[in-house]
Amino acid sequence: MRPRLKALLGAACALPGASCVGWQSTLSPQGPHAESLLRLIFAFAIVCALVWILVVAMLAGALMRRRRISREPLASRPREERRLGMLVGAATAATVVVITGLTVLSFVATRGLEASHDDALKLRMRGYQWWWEVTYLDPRPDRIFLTANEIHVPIGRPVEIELSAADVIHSFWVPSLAGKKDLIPGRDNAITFTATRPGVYRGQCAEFCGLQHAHMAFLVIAEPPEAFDGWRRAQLTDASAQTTSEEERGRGVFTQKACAACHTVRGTSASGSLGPDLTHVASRRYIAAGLLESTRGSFAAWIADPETLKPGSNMPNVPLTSDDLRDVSAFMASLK
Ligand code: HEC
Ligand SMILES: [Cu+2]
Repeated sequence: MRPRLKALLGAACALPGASCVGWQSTLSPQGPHAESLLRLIFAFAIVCALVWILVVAMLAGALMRRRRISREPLASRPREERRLGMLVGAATAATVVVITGLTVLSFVATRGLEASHDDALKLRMRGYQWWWEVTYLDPRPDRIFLTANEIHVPIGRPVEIELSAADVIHSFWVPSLAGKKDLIPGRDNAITFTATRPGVYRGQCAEFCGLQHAHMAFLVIAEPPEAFDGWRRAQLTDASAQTTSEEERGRGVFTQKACAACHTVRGTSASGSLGPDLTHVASRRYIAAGLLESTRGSFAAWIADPETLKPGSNMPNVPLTSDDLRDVSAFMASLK
């Protein structure tokens, strides 16, 4: 893309005091895959606009022409018939050329998106109603870990994501980094992208998947490789130790109540897998797929009444005393 245009589109990110948190725009590509898609959008828009202008101009010309229409049948006017025949032929040929050209362009652009890389960071994302399970893959089993609704990626390195769905069709879409790819039950897909600039890019499910489809967002946090390695090391550890008696009691509540049947917190006996892995839940920026910032207050609000905050959500209201609620929220907030 033209550097000037690119600078203009990215300018909102670079304004002093502005941050790119929540940056979610196809018009602000932050990596080569998104850039090639934006070029494709422009190519289509420009060609289609030209064709439209041409058609409208011809129509206007025809409407304004004041010529008597001959009532003679066309067959008796061979010159006129030949001229019209050539005109229709030329229009057909032009249509074929334009459509073939656009098809080739779009083929080339999408093929580039599929290219696989040996040094790619590999992860798996699984869509659930209505959250994203993320698995960081590694040849060494002890370096595999799970998280949810937020992925960290190193800048400059391709990221390959295997996409699968647990229940219905979802769609992975981070407009600033990559195109859309569906997650289909029973048919695994993959998507590749590279982030070139550090930033926080928002993505969301792009295929209507039920009641809370609009609350199925996630973040892609692109950071320098050293920062990414530090994050990854921290994620690989078990849950941090509880420091206050509140947090300590909260862990007891968590492991004894229904929570443990659905959630895993590594380092405790909780090992359920119906809901997001909570080992480092407080290190993520949002809970419930972009619904609430992960503060202690939001944990309490969420645990007290997920059905009101996210109607239809697959986390039930678990009856807790107010002391239990306070302690279990403190425990959640300690899981950095
Ligand atoms: C029947 C299974 C189930 C039970 C029991 C359950 N949860 Fe959940 N929990 C879920 C699901 C599913 C989600 C994802 C909801 C969504 O975002 O749509 C979730 C989400 C969460 C989240 C937000 C995590 C994130 O990263 O977005 C927290 C925190 C949480 N649960 C804590 C608890 C606590 C504490 C308890 C016990 C009081 C509990 N859960 C009981 C299934 C369950
Ligand atoms: Cu979805």
